[in-house]
Amino acid sequence: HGEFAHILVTGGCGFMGSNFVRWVVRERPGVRVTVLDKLTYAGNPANIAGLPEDQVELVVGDICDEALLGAVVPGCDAVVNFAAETDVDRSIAEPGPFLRANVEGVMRLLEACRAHDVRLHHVSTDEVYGDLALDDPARFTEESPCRPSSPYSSTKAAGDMLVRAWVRTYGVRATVSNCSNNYGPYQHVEKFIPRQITNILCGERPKLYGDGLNVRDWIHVDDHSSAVWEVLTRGRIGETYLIGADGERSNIDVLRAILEAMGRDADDFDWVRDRPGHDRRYAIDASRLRRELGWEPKHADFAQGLRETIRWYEEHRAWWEPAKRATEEKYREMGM
Ligand code: NAD
Ligand code: TDX
Repeated sequence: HGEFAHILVTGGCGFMGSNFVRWVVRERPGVRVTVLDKLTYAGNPANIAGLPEDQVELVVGDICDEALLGAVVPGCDAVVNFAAETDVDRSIAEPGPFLRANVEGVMRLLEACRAHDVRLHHVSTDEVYGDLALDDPARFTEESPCRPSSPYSSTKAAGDMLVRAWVRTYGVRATVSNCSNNYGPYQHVEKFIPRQITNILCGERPKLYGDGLNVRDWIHVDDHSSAVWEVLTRGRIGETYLIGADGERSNIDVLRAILEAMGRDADDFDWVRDRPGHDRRYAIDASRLRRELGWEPKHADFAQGLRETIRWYEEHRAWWEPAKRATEEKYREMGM
């Protein structure tokens, strides 16, 4: 299906969507991008500010809005769906919005792509596969059973299944990717790495859930963007591709790396109550993506990526300070 002249990026004002838009502007300057974003608490137009106006356009709206999709989707060669409710702790406190954005929203996008015969790539998460034990040598593959644990991941799993059903039943030209935990600039301060960095910058102690031994498989957001581009332009229709960069690390190791990089004592943090149903370990085997599409991550050095991310938050206080107080208030109410 080759390259595309004009793509629609839904959720393009969020963390990964905006990094993807910046990646496309930088790496594929011939491609026009329309961003469709509802600007929820997680969406910020500043994330795509300053990009060339003849290349990037923002439409504020909801992926559940059928009429709006009918107006925007036909003008594009492909849709890349980043729009979602994404915070596991919020999904535990209030699941309703997750059903709407992550299930109904995906169905509306599929219907619009079906009606106008537009290619769709759907961005999803490794959390749909549930979790692995710490001592299990296995990693997730495209054949792993779908076994989500949280309200968030169960709605993401439902969205992924809708995509497969629309490919099989209606012949929609769609692909799915399931990625592990991303880190990098423009990530909301509710998420683990930015929360700890900005706590330290605010004189607040970092907060570690449970025993701190839960493992996440970290990938730099630019490596996610390049992988999504490969799947969008060269992936097989109807296929699922796992995205990961062999970055398994326990939460306590990541926190200690942040503390060390910011010149703090290794024990300068608080243990807080655990997340209900907290997944133990995620691990991705990205062999299919590497073998079939020749994708390779470029940011292999986690310590360096972390230092750059810390510097970004140090230099962009005006970007994150407005969201910080409300985020910490929400966590305090939950005892976390
Ligand atoms: P984010 O919360 O930072 O951004 C989500 C964006 O979607 C926001 O800009 C928000 O305004 C927008 N949005 C939400 N509901 C919408 C709706 N109904 N209509 C239009 N826009 C809407 O999320 P993120 O971390 O950038 O994640 C992006 C995608 O990647 C999600 O689908 C998520 O499930 C997936 N994912 C995230 C990670 C991760 O580590 N962050 C890992 C794997 C997969
Ligand atoms: O303050 C904290 N302390 C802590 O120990 C926070 C915010 C988190 N944690 C732990 C919980 C997790 O084990 O750190 C780990 C990472 O937490 P999150 O940043 O909330 O991410 P996670 O639950 O792993 O989900 C993320 O990755 C997969 C994204 O939020 C999802 O959208 C994505 O699908």
